Amino acid sequence: MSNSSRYTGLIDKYRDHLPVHDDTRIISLGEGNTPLIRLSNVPRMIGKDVDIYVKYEGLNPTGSFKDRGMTMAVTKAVEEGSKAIICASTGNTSAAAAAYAARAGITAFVLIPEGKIAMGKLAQTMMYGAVILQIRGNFDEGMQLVKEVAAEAPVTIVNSINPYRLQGQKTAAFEIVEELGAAPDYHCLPVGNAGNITAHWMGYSESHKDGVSNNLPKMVGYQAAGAAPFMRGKMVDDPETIATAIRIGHPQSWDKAWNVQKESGGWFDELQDSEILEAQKLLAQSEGVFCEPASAASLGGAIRDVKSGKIPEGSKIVCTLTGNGLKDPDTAISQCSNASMSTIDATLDEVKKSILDNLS
Ligand code: AN7
Repeated sequence: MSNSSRYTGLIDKYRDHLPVHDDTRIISLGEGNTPLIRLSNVPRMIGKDVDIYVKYEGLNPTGSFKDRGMTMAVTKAVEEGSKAIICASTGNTSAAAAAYAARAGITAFVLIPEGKIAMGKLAQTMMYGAVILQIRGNFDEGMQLVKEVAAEAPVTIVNSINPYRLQGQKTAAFEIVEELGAAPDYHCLPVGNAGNITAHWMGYSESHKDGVSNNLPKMVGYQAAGAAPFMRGKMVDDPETIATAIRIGHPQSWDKAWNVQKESGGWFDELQDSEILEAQKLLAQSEGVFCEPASAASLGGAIRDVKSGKIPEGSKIVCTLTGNGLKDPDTAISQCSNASMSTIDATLDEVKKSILDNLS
């Protein structure tokens, strides 16, 4: 280890808490160390005395929290001699897998649901050079195929059923505890496969056990109403939502996430697509933070629960913004175009008129 203060990624920083050896070759892109932004306008707008922070995971190297898990999964795959990794994905996992495989010099195979991943994620995955298999099926069917093929072909699965993924992702909780000096009262996340909510609980629990924090948060998971198996109490076969990242009906961490809910005293809830998009826009336009639709489920849910009093005043709340807004430009533009853009002649008069019109 050098004694410079250069940040070299989460494995290097938290190696004492992660399953790596001194001589492990670390595959990193400088992931982690993401901003924890304290919201100033949203709490005022909802008229409640709460402290809301957003953990902006969209500022990871490939634009989502998946990088935290992928640095670990690919580091361990390479250490174990693997020459190829594989995943099913709603988009972000495939982008992360493709990038870390490129960094490691191995091959990434990704199964994605045809026509159902956001444009930015597809662009990344193509550019990083993954072998992309678009399937005529959804994420859950892709996940099943990945499990079956990995039993018969020389590929390492890097979905969150790979235990190293959750190990890497738990470091987000370490960062939050470090910054706040304690765990928050509530930690809200969007839930798809439920790997991330499980990983955060692992991280908070370890911090607590090690005496770094002396409290634990209630973990709250929000799903899209069309893809909400935790609300239905059973798997959903035809998940549908505009938040394609969490268009998942058969969560892989089902039992683990129910344990998190019980142990932490938290809950699950669901949001309509319209509520998700409203929260995404509110965050962008009142705080200057652009996240992808799925990510906004955490804030949208938290706002609703604060308004209703389910989350009491005086609470400290962290919402994970799992992915960057640039991942899904189509959804963003289709929500905004009419209101915020007009075409004018290239004349001083026209520009001046527009300014005066908009400020009046
Ligand atoms: C932005 O990329 O499952 O509950 O294949 O991309 O840990 O699954 C993405 C999941 C939330 C849900 N927000 O996290 C994939 C994939 C965003 C995401 C989730 C995902 P989990």
